[in-house]
Amino acid sequence: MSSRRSFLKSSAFISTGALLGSWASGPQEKIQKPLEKNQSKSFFISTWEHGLDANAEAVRVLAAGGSVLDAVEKGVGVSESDPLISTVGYGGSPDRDGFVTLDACIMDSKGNAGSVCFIEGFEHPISIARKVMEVTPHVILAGDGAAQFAREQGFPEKDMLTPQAKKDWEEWNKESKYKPVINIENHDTIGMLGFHQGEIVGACTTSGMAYKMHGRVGDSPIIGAGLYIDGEVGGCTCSGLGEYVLKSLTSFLVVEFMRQGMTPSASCKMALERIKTKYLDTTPGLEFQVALIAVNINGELAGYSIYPGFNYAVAQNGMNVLVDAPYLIWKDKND
Ligand code: SD4
Repeated sequence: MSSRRSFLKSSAFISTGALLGSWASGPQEKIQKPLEKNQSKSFFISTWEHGLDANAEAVRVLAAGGSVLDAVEKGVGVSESDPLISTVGYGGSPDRDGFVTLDACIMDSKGNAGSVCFIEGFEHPISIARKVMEVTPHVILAGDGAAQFAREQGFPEKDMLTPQAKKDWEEWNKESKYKPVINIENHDTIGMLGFHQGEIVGACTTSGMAYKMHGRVGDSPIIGAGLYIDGEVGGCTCSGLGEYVLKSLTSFLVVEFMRQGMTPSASCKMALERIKTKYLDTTPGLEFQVALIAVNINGELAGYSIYPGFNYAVAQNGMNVLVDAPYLIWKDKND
Protein backbone atom coordinates (compact mmCIF):
# COMPACT_ATOMS: atom_id res chain seq x y z
CA MET A 1 0.00 0.00 0.00
CA SER A 2 1.30 3.42 -0.87
CA SER A 3 2.30 5.63 2.06
CA ARG A 4 1.60 8.62 -0.18
CA ARG A 5 -2.02 7.72 -0.21
CA SER A 6 -4.10 10.34 1.43
CA PHE A 7 -7.76 9.99 2.14
CA LEU A 8 -9.80 13.15 2.30
CA LYS A 9 -13.41 13.39 3.24
CA SER A 10 -15.34 14.66 0.29
CA SER A 11 -18.29 16.72 1.32
CA ALA A 12 -17.91 19.22 -1.49
CA PHE A 13 -17.82 16.74 -4.34
CA ILE A 14 -20.09 17.87 -7.13
CA SER A 15 -21.40 14.99 -9.17
CA THR A 16 -23.25 14.97 -12.44
CA GLY A 17 -26.10 13.86 -10.23
CA ALA A 18 -26.05 17.11 -8.32
CA LEU A 19 -26.39 18.91 -11.63
CA LEU A 20 -29.45 16.83 -12.34
CA GLY A 21 -31.23 18.29 -9.33
CA SER A 22 -33.80 16.01 -7.75
CA TRP A 23 -32.44 12.94 -9.52
CA ALA A 24 -29.79 12.69 -6.86
CA SER A 25 -30.49 14.57 -3.69
CA GLY A 26 -27.52 16.08 -1.89
CA PRO A 27 -25.69 14.21 0.83
CA GLN A 28 -26.36 16.93 3.41
CA GLU A 29 -30.10 16.67 3.01
CA LYS A 30 -30.91 14.24 5.80
CA ILE A 31 -34.63 14.60 6.35
CA GLN A 32 -37.12 14.49 3.54
CA LYS A 33 -40.78 15.17 3.20
CA PRO A 34 -43.01 12.41 4.62
CA LEU A 35 -43.06 9.21 2.57
CA GLU A 36 -45.94 9.29 0.19
CA LYS A 37 -46.40 7.17 -2.93
CA ASN A 38 -45.62 9.11 -6.05
CA GLN A 39 -47.91 7.64 -8.69
CA SER A 40 -46.80 9.82 -11.57
CA LYS A 41 -43.09 9.07 -11.80
CA SER A 42 -41.58 6.21 -13.73
CA PHE A 43 -37.87 5.46 -13.90
CA PHE A 44 -35.15 2.83 -13.80
CA ILE A 45 -31.83 3.17 -12.04
CA SER A 46 -28.99 0.68 -12.49
CA THR A 47 -25.45 0.28 -11.29
CA TRP A 48 -22.50 1.04 -13.57
CA GLU A 49 -22.23 1.95 -17.22
CA HIS A 50 -23.76 -1.26 -18.50
CA GLY A 51 -26.84 -0.10 -16.62
CA LEU A 52 -27.54 2.12 -19.63
CA ASP A 53 -28.30 -0.86 -21.89
CA ALA A 54 -30.15 -2.60 -19.11
CA ASN A 55 -32.27 0.50 -18.49
CA ALA A 56 -33.02 0.86 -22.19
CA GLU A 57 -34.36 -2.68 -22.28
CA ALA A 58 -36.40 -2.11 -19.11
CA VAL A 59 -37.98 0.99 -20.63
CA ARG A 60 -38.75 -0.97 -23.81
CA VAL A 61 -40.39 -3.82 -21.87
CA LEU A 62 -42.52 -1.43 -19.84
CA ALA A 63 -43.56 0.51 -22.95
CA ALA A 64 -44.52 -2.76 -24.63
CA GLY A 65 -46.99 -3.46 -21.84
CA GLY A 66 -44.82 -5.52 -19.49
CA SER A 67 -44.96 -5.05 -15.74
CA VAL A 68 -42.23 -3.14 -13.93
CA LEU A 69 -41.06 -6.52 -12.57
CA ASP A 70 -40.81 -7.87 -16.16
CA ALA A 71 -38.87 -4.73 -17.00
CA VAL A 72 -36.17 -5.13 -14.34
CA GLU A 73 -35.86 -8.86 -15.02
CA LYS A 74 -35.39 -8.37 -18.76
CA GLY A 75 -33.30 -5.26 -18.19
CA VAL A 76 -30.61 -6.95 -16.13
CA GLY A 77 -30.94 -9.93 -18.48
CA VAL A 78 -29.20 -7.79 -21.11
CA SER A 79 -26.09 -7.63 -18.92
CA GLU A 80 -26.35 -11.35 -18.20
CA SER A 81 -26.16 -12.09 -21.93
CA ASP A 82 -23.37 -9.66 -22.76
CA PRO A 83 -20.10 -11.59 -23.24
CA LEU A 84 -18.11 -8.38 -22.82
CA ILE A 85 -19.20 -7.86 -19.22
CA SER A 86 -16.81 -9.90 -17.12
CA THR A 87 -18.75 -9.54 -13.89
CA VAL A 88 -22.22 -10.74 -14.81
CA GLY A 89 -23.63 -13.87 -16.48
CA TYR A 90 -22.20 -15.02 -19.82
CA GLY A 91 -18.64 -13.75 -20.05
CA GLY A 92 -18.40 -13.50 -16.26
CA SER A 93 -15.09 -14.47 -14.69
CA PRO A 94 -14.97 -18.00 -13.29
CA ASP A 95 -14.00 -18.95 -9.78
CA ARG A 96 -10.42 -19.97 -9.01
CA ASP A 97 -11.14 -23.51 -10.21
CA GLY A 98 -12.47 -22.32 -13.56
CA PHE A 99 -16.24 -22.60 -12.92
CA VAL A 100 -18.61 -19.73 -13.68
CA THR A 101 -20.98 -19.70 -10.72
CA LEU A 102 -23.72 -17.11 -10.63
CA ASP A 103 -25.79 -15.30 -8.00
CA ALA A 104 -29.03 -13.37 -8.54
CA CYS A 105 -32.13 -12.19 -6.75
CA ILE A 106 -35.32 -10.29 -7.41
CA MET A 107 -37.84 -8.63 -5.10
CA ASP A 108 -41.21 -6.98 -5.66
CA SER A 109 -43.05 -4.23 -3.86
CA LYS A 110 -45.23 -6.66 -1.90
CA GLY A 111 -42.20 -8.19 -0.22
CA ASN A 112 -42.01 -11.30 -2.39
CA ALA A 113 -38.47 -12.41 -3.15
CA GLY A 114 -36.62 -15.12 -5.03
CA SER A 115 -32.97 -15.96 -5.36
CA VAL A 116 -30.49 -18.39 -6.80
CA CYS A 117 -26.87 -18.67 -5.80
CA PHE A 118 -23.84 -20.71 -6.78
CA ILE A 119 -25.70 -21.80 -9.91
CA GLU A 120 -23.84 -22.98 -13.00
CA GLY A 121 -24.77 -23.40 -16.65
CA PHE A 122 -27.68 -21.00 -17.19
CA GLU A 123 -27.69 -17.69 -18.98
CA HIS A 124 -30.39 -15.97 -16.95
CA PRO A 125 -30.12 -16.61 -13.23
CA ILE A 126 -32.37 -13.59 -12.65
CA SER A 127 -35.24 -15.34 -14.45
CA ILE A 128 -34.65 -18.50 -12.43
CA ALA A 129 -34.70 -16.37 -9.27
CA ARG A 130 -38.05 -14.97 -10.35
CA LYS A 131 -39.37 -18.51 -10.84
CA VAL A 132 -38.17 -19.42 -7.35
CA MET A 133 -40.19 -16.48 -6.08
CA GLU A 134 -43.28 -17.32 -8.09
CA VAL A 135 -43.60 -21.09 -8.08
CA THR A 136 -41.81 -22.37 -4.98
CA PRO A 137 -42.51 -21.86 -1.27
CA HIS A 138 -38.82 -20.90 -0.87
CA VAL A 139 -36.69 -17.80 -1.28
CA ILE A 140 -33.25 -19.21 -2.13
CA LEU A 141 -32.16 -22.22 -4.15
CA ALA A 142 -28.44 -22.96 -4.34
CA GLY A 143 -26.00 -24.86 -6.54
CA ASP A 144 -27.12 -28.18 -8.00
CA GLY A 145 -30.58 -27.81 -6.50
CA ALA A 146 -31.03 -24.47 -8.24
CA ALA A 147 -29.81 -26.01 -11.52
CA GLN A 148 -32.19 -28.95 -11.13
CA PHE A 149 -35.06 -26.54 -10.56
CA ALA A 150 -34.03 -24.49 -13.61
CA ARG A 151 -33.98 -27.62 -15.78
CA GLU A 152 -37.40 -28.65 -14.51
CA GLN A 153 -38.72 -25.20 -15.37
CA GLY A 154 -37.39 -25.50 -18.92
CA PHE A 155 -34.52 -23.03 -18.77
CA PRO A 156 -31.98 -23.90 -21.48
CA GLU A 157 -28.49 -24.86 -20.37
CA LYS A 158 -25.44 -23.03 -21.64
CA ASP A 159 -21.69 -23.17 -21.20
CA MET A 160 -21.11 -19.82 -19.52
CA LEU A 161 -17.33 -19.71 -19.76
CA THR A 162 -16.45 -17.61 -22.79
CA PRO A 163 -13.11 -18.14 -24.56
CA GLN A 164 -11.96 -14.71 -23.33
CA ALA A 165 -12.92 -15.41 -19.70
CA LYS A 166 -11.13 -18.77 -19.95
CA LYS A 167 -8.04 -17.13 -21.37
CA ASP A 168 -7.98 -14.46 -18.63
CA TRP A 169 -8.44 -17.12 -15.96
CA GLU A 170 -5.61 -19.22 -17.39
CA GLU A 171 -3.40 -16.16 -17.30
CA TRP A 172 -4.39 -15.47 -13.67
CA ASN A 173 -3.86 -19.13 -12.84
CA LYS A 174 -0.17 -18.87 -13.65
CA GLU A 175 0.29 -17.03 -10.35
CA SER A 176 -3.11 -17.55 -8.72
CA LYS A 177 -2.75 -14.34 -6.77
CA TYR A 178 -6.08 -13.13 -5.55
CA LYS A 179 -6.37 -9.45 -4.82
CA PRO A 180 -9.68 -7.66 -5.22
CA VAL A 181 -9.37 -4.45 -7.20
CA ILE A 182 -11.58 -1.47 -6.46
CA ASN A 183 -13.96 -0.67 -9.31
CA ILE A 184 -11.89 -2.41 -11.92
CA GLU A 185 -12.73 -5.81 -13.36
CA ASN A 186 -14.07 -7.29 -10.16
CA HIS A 187 -16.86 -4.95 -9.20
CA ASP A 188 -19.46 -4.38 -11.83
CA THR A 189 -22.47 -6.32 -10.62
CA ILE A 190 -25.72 -5.08 -12.07
CA GLY A 191 -28.39 -4.05 -9.64
CA MET A 192 -31.51 -2.34 -10.96
CA LEU A 193 -34.39 -0.61 -9.22
CA GLY A 194 -37.60 0.09 -11.11
CA PHE A 195 -40.16 2.69 -10.07
CA HIS A 196 -43.54 2.83 -11.74
CA GLN A 197 -46.90 4.13 -10.53
CA GLY A 198 -45.73 4.13 -6.94
CA GLU A 199 -44.45 0.58 -7.18
CA ILE A 200 -40.79 -0.26 -6.51
CA VAL A 201 -39.09 -3.48 -7.60
CA GLY A 202 -35.48 -4.61 -7.85
CA ALA A 203 -33.15 -7.15 -9.41
CA CYS A 204 -29.49 -7.93 -8.86
CA THR A 205 -27.29 -10.40 -10.75
CA THR A 206 -23.57 -11.17 -10.80
CA SER A 207 -20.81 -13.67 -11.39
CA GLY A 208 -19.37 -12.41 -8.10
CA MET A 209 -15.74 -11.82 -7.37
CA ALA A 210 -13.38 -12.98 -10.07
CA TYR A 211 -11.46 -16.14 -9.11
CA LYS A 212 -13.31 -16.49 -5.82
CA MET A 213 -13.13 -19.76 -3.89
CA HIS A 214 -15.33 -22.46 -5.34
CA GLY A 215 -18.64 -22.33 -3.47
CA ARG A 216 -18.31 -18.69 -2.45
CA VAL A 217 -21.60 -16.80 -2.42
CA GLY A 218 -21.61 -13.02 -2.22
CA ASP A 219 -24.16 -10.44 -1.16
CA SER A 220 -25.93 -10.13 -4.49
CA PRO A 221 -28.42 -13.03 -4.09
CA ILE A 222 -29.05 -12.34 -0.40
CA ILE A 223 -32.23 -10.43 0.33
CA GLY A 224 -31.36 -7.55 2.65
CA ALA A 225 -27.70 -7.56 1.63
CA GLY A 226 -27.42 -7.10 -2.16
CA LEU A 227 -31.03 -6.02 -2.61
CA TYR A 228 -33.95 -5.00 -0.48
CA ILE A 229 -37.34 -3.55 -1.29
CA ASP A 230 -40.09 -2.37 1.00
CA GLY A 231 -43.00 -1.21 -1.14
CA GLU A 232 -44.10 1.27 1.55
CA VAL A 233 -40.65 2.83 1.96
CA GLY A 234 -38.15 2.30 -0.86
CA GLY A 235 -35.48 0.03 -2.26
CA CYS A 236 -31.73 -0.34 -2.41
CA THR A 237 -29.23 -2.52 -4.26
CA CYS A 238 -25.46 -2.86 -4.00
CA SER A 239 -22.30 -3.48 -5.88
CA GLY A 240 -18.83 -3.95 -4.46
CA LEU A 241 -17.09 -6.31 -2.11
CA GLY A 242 -19.92 -8.54 -0.99
CA GLU A 243 -18.36 -9.81 2.22
CA TYR A 244 -18.75 -6.40 3.86
CA VAL A 245 -22.23 -5.90 2.46
CA LEU A 246 -23.19 -9.28 3.91
CA LYS A 247 -21.75 -8.42 7.30
CA SER A 248 -23.67 -5.12 7.33
CA LEU A 249 -26.95 -6.08 5.58
CA THR A 250 -26.47 -2.86 3.71
CA SER A 251 -29.56 -2.77 1.47
CA PHE A 252 -31.85 -3.49 4.39
CA LEU A 253 -30.08 -0.85 6.45
CA VAL A 254 -30.52 1.79 3.75
CA VAL A 255 -34.24 1.05 3.52
CA GLU A 256 -34.54 1.27 7.31
CA PHE A 257 -32.82 4.67 7.30
CA MET A 258 -35.28 5.83 4.65
CA ARG A 259 -38.12 4.53 6.82
CA GLN A 260 -36.83 6.82 9.58
CA GLY A 261 -37.26 9.78 7.25
CA MET A 262 -33.84 10.13 5.69
CA THR A 263 -33.40 10.81 1.99
CA PRO A 264 -32.06 8.03 -0.25
CA SER A 265 -28.76 9.89 -0.53
CA ALA A 266 -28.34 10.43 3.22
CA SER A 267 -29.39 6.82 3.88
CA CYS A 268 -26.78 5.43 1.49
CA LYS A 269 -24.14 7.69 2.97
CA MET A 270 -24.95 6.65 6.51
CA ALA A 271 -24.91 2.93 5.64
CA LEU A 272 -21.50 3.35 4.00
CA GLU A 273 -20.24 5.29 7.02
CA ARG A 274 -21.23 2.31 9.14
CA ILE A 275 -19.02 0.07 6.98
CA LYS A 276 -16.20 2.59 7.03
CA THR A 277 -16.26 3.00 10.80
CA LYS A 278 -16.56 -0.66 11.55
CA TYR A 279 -14.10 -2.10 9.03
CA LEU A 280 -12.04 0.42 7.08
CA ASP A 281 -11.16 2.67 10.03
CA THR A 282 -10.18 -0.24 12.24
CA THR A 283 -8.00 -2.16 9.79
CA PRO A 284 -4.96 -0.29 8.45
CA GLY A 285 -4.38 -0.97 4.77
CA LEU A 286 -7.83 -2.41 4.16
CA GLU A 287 -9.51 -1.03 1.04
CA PHE A 288 -12.61 -2.13 -0.77
CA GLN A 289 -15.40 -0.55 -2.71
CA VAL A 290 -19.09 -0.68 -1.86
CA ALA A 291 -21.49 1.23 -4.09
CA LEU A 292 -25.21 1.74 -3.55
CA ILE A 293 -28.26 2.97 -5.39
CA ALA A 294 -31.52 3.68 -3.62
CA VAL A 295 -35.00 5.04 -4.29
CA ASN A 296 -37.87 5.97 -2.00
CA ILE A 297 -41.58 5.86 -2.66
CA ASN A 298 -41.66 9.63 -3.13
CA GLY A 299 -39.74 8.91 -6.30
CA GLU A 300 -36.40 10.33 -5.10
CA LEU A 301 -33.27 8.44 -6.03
CA ALA A 302 -29.57 8.47 -5.29
CA GLY A 303 -26.30 6.63 -5.62
CA TYR A 304 -23.30 6.68 -3.27
CA SER A 305 -20.03 4.82 -2.91
CA ILE A 306 -17.13 4.56 -0.51
CA TYR A 307 -14.49 5.53 -3.08
CA PRO A 308 -14.71 7.52 -6.33
CA GLY A 309 -15.35 5.75 -9.59
CA PHE A 310 -18.87 4.50 -9.14
CA ASN A 311 -21.49 5.59 -11.61
CA TYR A 312 -25.08 4.62 -12.19
CA ALA A 313 -27.53 4.89 -15.04
CA VAL A 314 -30.87 6.65 -14.73
CA ALA A 315 -33.62 6.31 -17.33
CA GLN A 316 -36.33 8.87 -16.80
CA ASN A 317 -38.43 11.26 -18.88
CA GLY A 318 -37.17 9.85 -22.16
CA MET A 319 -33.50 10.17 -21.16
CA ASN A 320 -31.02 7.54 -20.09
CA VAL A 321 -27.89 9.04 -18.55
CA LEU A 322 -24.88 8.03 -16.54
CA VAL A 323 -24.42 9.80 -13.21
CA ASP A 324 -21.18 10.00 -11.19
CA ALA A 325 -21.96 9.08 -7.62
CA PRO A 326 -20.72 11.09 -4.66
CA TYR A 327 -18.36 9.21 -2.37
CA LEU A 328 -17.20 9.03 1.19
CA ILE A 329 -13.41 8.89 0.85
CA TRP A 330 -11.34 10.61 -1.76
CA LYS A 331 -8.83 8.39 -3.48
CA ASP A 332 -6.52 9.29 -6.33
CA LYS A 333 -6.89 6.85 -9.22
CA ASN A 334 -3.12 6.61 -9.52
CA ASP A 335 -2.43 5.98 -5.85
C1 SD4 B 1 -20.03 -9.94 -4.88
N1 SD4 B 1 -21.12 -7.83 -4.74
O1 SD4 B 1 -20.19 -11.08 -5.28
C2 SD4 B 1 -20.63 -8.82 -5.66
C3 SD4 B 1 -19.60 -8.31 -6.61
C4 SD4 B 1 -19.94 -7.01 -7.18
O2 SD4 B 1 -19.74 -5.41 -8.67
O3 SD4 B 1 -20.75 -6.26 -6.74
N2 SD4 B 1 -19.38 -6.60 -8.20
O4 SD4 B 1 -19.38 -9.67 -3.88
